[in-house]
Parts: sequence; structure tokens; C-alpha cells
Amino acid sequence: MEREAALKLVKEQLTEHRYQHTLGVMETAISLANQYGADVKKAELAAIFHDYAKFRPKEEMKEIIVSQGFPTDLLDYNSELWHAPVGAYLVEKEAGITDSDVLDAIRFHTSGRPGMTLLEKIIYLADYIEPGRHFPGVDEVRDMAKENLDRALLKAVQNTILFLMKKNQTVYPDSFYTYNDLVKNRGID
Ligand code: DGI
Ligand code: FE
Ligand code: FE
Repeated sequence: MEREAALKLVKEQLTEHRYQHTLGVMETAISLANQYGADVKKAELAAIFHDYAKFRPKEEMKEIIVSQGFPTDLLDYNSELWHAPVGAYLVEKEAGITDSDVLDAIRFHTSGRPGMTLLEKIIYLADYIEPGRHFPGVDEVRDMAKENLDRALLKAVQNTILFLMKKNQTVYPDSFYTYNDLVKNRGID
């Protein structure tokens, strides 16, 4: 699917603010894909659709998680996690995207997972550092992303977990598994 058609579909699903965020993720993901040798078209498509399900009613998301056999432990954690797997499902069903690399990048963009693909890493990171993001620590991750994708990703995952913990929020186990996996694979430095 071409960029303009994809953007049109997504715009209908999002608020203006979230649409601007999506454009930022798209530009950032394209740039990271060029830098780190990922498929640029897949990065563009995954970025455009990554928050497709963000504003679906909770009841609809819950129903999809159960009926599609997605991990139901998601329902015990922050509902903010749900739009990622539900988005992967709806983007295939409603936008006709069938590329499993793209769908997985959408599916895992919030929690990450151990053994993330290059494309999954790029979408996670682009979501975190796109130019519209303003929070403590984001500039440090932006700088790291220019040098080392895994190092930047680790910092982003770590910051997300710390942020949730500081607010006494639950942390979905996959976020910890992602963190551990990145630490183990970081190498000696
Ligand atoms: O959809 P976005 O706002 O662009 O960003 P996102 O999909 O990365 O994350 C959405 C929210 O999900 C964010 O407010 C933090 C929350 N979140 C991310 N990981 C976890 C989480 N919430 C819980 N409870 N546990 C997590 O592991
Ligand atoms: Fe998201
Ligand atoms: Fe996002």
C-alpha cells in the first residue's frame, strides 16, 4: 500500500494530535531504517499503522483479545497495552495488510518482546523518540539512536519500566523480558 492511501485510512481512526505523532514516527522510522539497513517501505507502513487501534473502545479490544486467542494476561494489565496486538489484527482485517513483519512490528510496539526483529526495534524506538515526544531522557535516547540501535532501545525500554514503576503502575512481564533480553545481548562494553 502506498503512503498516501495508508495515511488516509489511519487519519480516520486518530485524533489530530495522534495523527501528527504518527507522521513523526513515520519520518523517524524511515530514517532509522535507512541508517540500520532495514526495509524502508515496511518501516514506513508499520509506523503509519502502529497506533491504528489506539481509540477503539476497550470492550471491542477485550473481545478481540479473547476471540483471537491473544495472550489474555494482557487483560490483567494496563489497557494501554491492548491497542498493539489489536492494531495488528485490525490492520490486517480492515486495511488488508498481510505482511507479517509489518504486523509483528505493530503487535509488539508497546511491550517489545525478546528476540525483537530489526523492524520491531525500529518501530519501538521511533515511537519513543519521534520529534513530537517531549519527556525527560528522550534527548539522550535520540543521541544514542544515532550511534547504536540496541543501546538506544535498551534505554527506552528501561526508561519506560522506570516511569511505570515510579507511578506505582504494573509492568507487563513482556516488558521485563524485553529488557532482560537486551541486557543479555548487549555484549561487553
Ligand atoms: O501509543 P503510544 O502512546 O504512542 O505509545 P506506546 O504504545 O509505547 O505506549 C502506550 C502506553 O502504554 C504508555 O502510556 C505506557 C504504557 N505501557 C507501556 N508498556 C507498559 C505499559 N503499561 C503497563 N502497565 N505495562 C507495560 O509494560
Ligand atoms: Fe502505541
Ligand atoms: Fe505511538
